[in-house]
Amino acid sequence: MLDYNVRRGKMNRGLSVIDVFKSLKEGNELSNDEVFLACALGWCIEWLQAYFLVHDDIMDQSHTRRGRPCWFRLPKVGMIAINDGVILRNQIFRILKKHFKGKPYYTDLLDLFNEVEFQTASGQMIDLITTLEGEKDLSKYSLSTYRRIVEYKAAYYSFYLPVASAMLMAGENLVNHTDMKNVLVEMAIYHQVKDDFLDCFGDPEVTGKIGTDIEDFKCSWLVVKALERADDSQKKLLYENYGKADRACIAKVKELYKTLDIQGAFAEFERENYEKITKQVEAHRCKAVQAIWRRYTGGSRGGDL
Ligand code: DMA
Ligand code: MG
Ligand code: MG
Ligand code: MG
Repeated sequence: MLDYNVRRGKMNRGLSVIDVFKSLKEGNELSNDEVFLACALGWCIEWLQAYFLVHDDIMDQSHTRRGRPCWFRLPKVGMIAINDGVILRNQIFRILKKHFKGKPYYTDLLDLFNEVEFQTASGQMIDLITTLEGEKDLSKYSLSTYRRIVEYKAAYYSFYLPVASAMLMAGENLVNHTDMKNVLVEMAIYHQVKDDFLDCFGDPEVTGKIGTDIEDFKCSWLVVKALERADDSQKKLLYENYGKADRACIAKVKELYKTLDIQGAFAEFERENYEKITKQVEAHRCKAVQAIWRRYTGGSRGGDL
């Protein structure tokens, strides 16, 4: 279960901890002990991610993940995957206890992981309740709703947690870094817009997952953009076909995205935001912010997610 769900990801989150920790040490060689501990923290985030994904795939009724069937889709697993998710989550605190108990920042780490898990679960909640049968209402989908969902479901665990945990390890205080949050949220939105784009237009052979956002009635960046660009008859088409698990309905939505040149809108969004965030990052006094942006972009716009 651990091999199936924790491994084979891109490990951006875990590796970010090491990048950020190195950047905070400003060129000083890390000791073996420091490398080990930074890796342990990185793995804690990968375990957290595995737990979120096992549950997310059940809730989103997804089919594949990392190029294989979602864990709950395996005949021998099914809803046992719920408990497996809980077990994955429990390992985080067992790893932390084993390697960090006694460190001056131990309780801060526990608080951090707990708080970030709460924020993420809250994001998942708002992501999910907007898709409830009987509550489906496209008129509620706006850029501000979108940004709120992404801030909570993705920004804290993917961007803030790697930075904050490495900072604690480096002996820094998190209260003095509240301004960092804004730029990390922008990074998360940039990243999630790409995830949403690939959900619809990506090649499952490359992304490792088959998209489900249209049939799941997700508040995806694509539908928000489409609503912005659509005239009344196109809006009607969206209202009638979005959120239905029917091939013909999904095809109509994708066709409308093409008519509205949502691909073009995405390319424009990517270009503008890559430049905007890069500028913000360069202006930032904290090296940690630069380190995580480099990890996620590979220093270029074409970087893997
Ligand atoms: C996933 O958002 C969020 C968490 C907290 C795992 P998503 O459902 O868009 O992700 P994916 O496209 O990978 O299923
Ligand atoms: Mg999902
Ligand atoms: Mg989801
Ligand atoms: Mg997605």
